[in-house]
Amino acid sequence: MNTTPSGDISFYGVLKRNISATMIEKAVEEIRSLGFTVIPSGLSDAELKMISERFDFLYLEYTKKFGENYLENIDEHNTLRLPLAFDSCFLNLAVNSNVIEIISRLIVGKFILNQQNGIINPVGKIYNQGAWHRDLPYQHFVSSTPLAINALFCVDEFNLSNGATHVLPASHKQESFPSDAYIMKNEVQVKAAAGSFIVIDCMAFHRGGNNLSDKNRRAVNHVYTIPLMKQQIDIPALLGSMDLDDKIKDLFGFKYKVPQSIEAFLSSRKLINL
Ligand SMILES: O=C(O)CCC(=O)C(=O)O
Repeated sequence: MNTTPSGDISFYGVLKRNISATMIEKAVEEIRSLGFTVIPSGLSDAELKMISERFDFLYLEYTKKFGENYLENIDEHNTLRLPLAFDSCFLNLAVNSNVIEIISRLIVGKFILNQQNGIINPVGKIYNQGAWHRDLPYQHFVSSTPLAINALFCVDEFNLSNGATHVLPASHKQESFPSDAYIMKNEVQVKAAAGSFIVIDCMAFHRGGNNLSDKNRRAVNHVYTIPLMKQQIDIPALLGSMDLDDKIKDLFGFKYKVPQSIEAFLSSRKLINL
């Protein structure tokens, strides 16, 4: 019989075992197995307060710019697309070191930021993230390693009364969306403190819960994917000449722009010295 160093868990017949000691390793193990976990962002209270204030300010500007009715008619209400283009505190969220470390262990090879969205789970109204979905919608494959990961930053606390996220554990390992009975028996609601990230394998089914509280519940999602998947919005084009360091440019997909011509494609190839 074997035991862990702390002596808590006994087992036999085991030849292979995961060892997860650090917060990052534990998170990676949970995401691989269950499809989700909660991690701290490491942000201070002052930074969180700033994000909360800037979120409300930007959302107001955004709805003024595009029009509330128009956004509602195209099912884009309660959503703020790519806030990092307007405010550096959202850019900092997208490059959070805990998130990037976890993603770099989960996605094999290069990955890019595919999208960032401020999202609001409104009080007493239908939430457009409130139906079960995968973040790679219409997809029913099972992948041996993740191709896309969502890091959902909790601007507000996620609790049972304000509609904390529902997740179906291990559903990233099944092709089909399960039956009603299976969902009702196996779904879990993920509570998380304000300032933490809920990190989800994009193939795990999830949905926002019903917000029964008296305050809208805000979050910022970040989908990171292999570069083969196209971004939701062309981030390099939108950020244009913004002064960014090379690591951030890589993460935002500057190296993976689609060449506009055969000439541009050819000149993007490296010269081979024979
Ligand atoms: O707000 C939530 O609880 C879920 C958000 C969500 O479904 C998403 O970001 O894809």
